Amino acid sequence: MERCFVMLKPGTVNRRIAGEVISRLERKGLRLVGVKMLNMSLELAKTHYAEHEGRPFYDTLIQYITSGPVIAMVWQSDDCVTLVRKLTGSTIVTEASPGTIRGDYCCHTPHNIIHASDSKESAEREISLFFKPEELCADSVCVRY
Ligand code: 3AN
Repeated sequence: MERCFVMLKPGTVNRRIAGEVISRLERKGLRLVGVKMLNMSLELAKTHYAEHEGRPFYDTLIQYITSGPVIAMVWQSDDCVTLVRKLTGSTIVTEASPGTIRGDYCCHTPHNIIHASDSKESAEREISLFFKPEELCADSVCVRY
């Protein structure tokens, strides 16, 4: 079973569409194993987005992600990262297909409403930034699909 870190950005909470976005992931059959709402500190934002430091959109990204509460989640399934990235759609909103989360809910790339890990390795790094192992419910018994 693979895990993917997903974060609903401040605009998603502000626009009251968090439930709709979460529903899409649930409807696919992915399993939610961890969730928390928080205001990201500047330090956490910079650590999370360290790979983008120096890019033209970096300052905007840090400012946006710390501008209000986010909803951090861990989802689990076989091939979870690939499945979540397909549901999420392209980073650049003009390339995000209708039917994907970004394709349906946003029109501005810096505010593209959702973050999803881009690899299994990134997922594990990001999960450990936001969650302690005991905050995840991955080991409880339940029907998988
Ligand atoms: P993704 O979130 O799809 O993995 P990344 O990691 O390349 O994409 O980018 C992180 C975030 O930085 C994006 N979610 C978006 O908010 C912002 N971003 C990425 N590329 C651009 C860009 N070309 N212009 C503006 N913002 C961008």
